[in-house]
Amino acid sequence: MTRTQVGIIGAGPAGLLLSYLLHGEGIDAVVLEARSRSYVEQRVRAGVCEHPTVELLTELGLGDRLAREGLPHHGFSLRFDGEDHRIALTELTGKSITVYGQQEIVKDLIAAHEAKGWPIEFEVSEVDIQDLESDRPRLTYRDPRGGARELVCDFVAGCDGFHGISRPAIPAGRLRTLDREYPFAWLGVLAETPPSHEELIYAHHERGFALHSMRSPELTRLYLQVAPDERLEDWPDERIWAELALRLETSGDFALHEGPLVDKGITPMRSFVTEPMAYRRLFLAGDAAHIVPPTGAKGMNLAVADVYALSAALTEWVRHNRTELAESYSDTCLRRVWRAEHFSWFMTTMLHVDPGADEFARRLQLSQLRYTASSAAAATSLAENYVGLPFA
Ligand code: RFL
Ligand code: PHB
Repeated sequence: MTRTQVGIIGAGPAGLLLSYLLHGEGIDAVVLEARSRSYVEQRVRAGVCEHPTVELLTELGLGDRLAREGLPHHGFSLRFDGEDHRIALTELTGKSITVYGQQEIVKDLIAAHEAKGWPIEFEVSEVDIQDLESDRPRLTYRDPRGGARELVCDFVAGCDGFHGISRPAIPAGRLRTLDREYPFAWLGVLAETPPSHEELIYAHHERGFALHSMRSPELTRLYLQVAPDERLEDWPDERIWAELALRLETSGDFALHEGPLVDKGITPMRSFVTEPMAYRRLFLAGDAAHIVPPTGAKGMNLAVADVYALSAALTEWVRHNRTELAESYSDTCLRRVWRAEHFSWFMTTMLHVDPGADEFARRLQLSQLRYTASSAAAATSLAENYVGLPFA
């Protein structure tokens, strides 16, 4: 049996950053992760860091490599009817976003833990939360060799993503979940080729949505809207490139740079919110509590905002025995979560082709695209949400 102040389940951006913040406040924490270190460091996911995320990571001393290798972006393109309409993020808001892969943030956080000797246990299994009704919840699990282990905690942070065990550990009837399914998914690829355009391109096309993004001057990240039950086997590389070329076609000067595909995956799209985000001494953060469709580039940024609030709440409780911030943790986070839910739903419905949409819905969608592209007021609203609203 071991003791810690905060037992953290999951070494994604939420769990690792929470651990980093707590240790920085002199609070003891242990992170338990089901996967291996190399698996979590290689997993290709988010790419866009909002302005407040970049500011926070920089303030915390986590911004060195991000400043060197991250790509600052001052705008992106909305492409429809074969034309580009630039959303000038920085002109409209004074702020920018930075393209820096989520797994790079994960690598930076793991390296910082390693340097300080802060514990992360990888490849653990059968993690379970016990005695959740008491003031000493326990995490039981197996170490990589199969040995039974127990971690007695003052608090538990459920940072184990959408499919984790934390949310289901809360008694039925104490949580409300609200969700939306979308009639499509994303096929995402990583291509060893320089980006075809210096900025991101969000393209609406009658064949479906396409997104041109990047990871570095040599690596392009691309996505296609596909059916929710689409199989990866049905998408050989040639078909992916042909479809991207069709959907990204423009009357302007644009040529798609092809190259070897080094990562391919299909991601379902959903919106999902858990209310409240806490039960007794268990606090949910990140994807464990809420999911947004990736069109707004908000998921990882919400995870960062959650644990920023959670670390402040737990620090107040541990240091000063004050529970107000912990009691308001869920409400504080949910205000930001619902703004991001709305924005992500808005971007998703504006840009994708809904196979069930009638002609009226299609006209509304086109009108929204044209209005966003031509009105400074509409573009500013989009840009303000995209670069990220200030932390609470
Ligand atoms: P994560 O990253 O899923 O981490 C959860 C961790 O918990 C572990 N785990 C367990 N460990 C122990 N015991 C168990 N029983 C466990 N069950 C699970 C898992 O192995 C994992 O390591 O959640 P976290 O930390 O909340 O972070 C959330 C983000 O990962 C997610 O919101 C983003 O990736 C979403 N997202 C994007 N977000 C952005 O902000 N900007 C983007 O541009 C963006 N693009 C994307 C995205 C997500 C995508 N996919 C693949 C879902 C693009 C895509 C395609
Ligand atoms: C990415 O680069 O992976 C990316 C960019 C923008 C999004 C989603 C994903 O909206």
